[in-house]
Amino acid sequence: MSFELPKLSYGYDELEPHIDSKTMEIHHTKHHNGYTSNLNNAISGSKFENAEIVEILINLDMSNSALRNNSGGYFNHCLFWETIKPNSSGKPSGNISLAIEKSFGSFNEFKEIFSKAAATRFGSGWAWLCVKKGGALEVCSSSNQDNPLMPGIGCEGFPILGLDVWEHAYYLNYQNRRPEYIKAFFDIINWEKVNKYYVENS
Ligand code: MN3
Repeated sequence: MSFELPKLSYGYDELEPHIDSKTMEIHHTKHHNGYTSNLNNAISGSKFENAEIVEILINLDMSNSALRNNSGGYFNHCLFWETIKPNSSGKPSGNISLAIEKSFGSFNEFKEIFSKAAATRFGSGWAWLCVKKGGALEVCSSSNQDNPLMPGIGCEGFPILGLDVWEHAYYLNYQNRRPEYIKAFFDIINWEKVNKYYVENS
């Protein structure tokens, strides 16, 4: 089995002005495509040759840097594309909305905690919203292409929303203004999809 670069359900220009078309195109066709082909090279002939991506992440040998960087890079971007969209409702509803209120007090409180995790991640990495078995939520961040499912990352639960804070995700449009990019992210979250992942993994 080999992994494939997923097709996006929207055009590169459809997330404007929040994420610009050029950034989307490069991010998908160059960065994510690179992680995908490097992941396929890394698993070729290994015990993970026919494994699902989640199985690879959970059972990862963290000293295998090629597999660590590219399995994370593959999964993280798949989740990222799935959980953003044009014409977002801007606010969660359904089960995820109730869970956010229960775990963080309110949506605004969650937004503040998540934004801080994204803004204070030094260098390259991701901010995450994860769900634990039983339904409680946790916000955390990880460096580079690490993922909460990998051993010893220090994030608990299954990631259901992730924000890429590598400079390649925002630099063309926002330069060094990462907080503005984080703010814009909240205008394009696909809450219906986050809710689906919440229900499936709680
Ligand atoms: Mn990226």
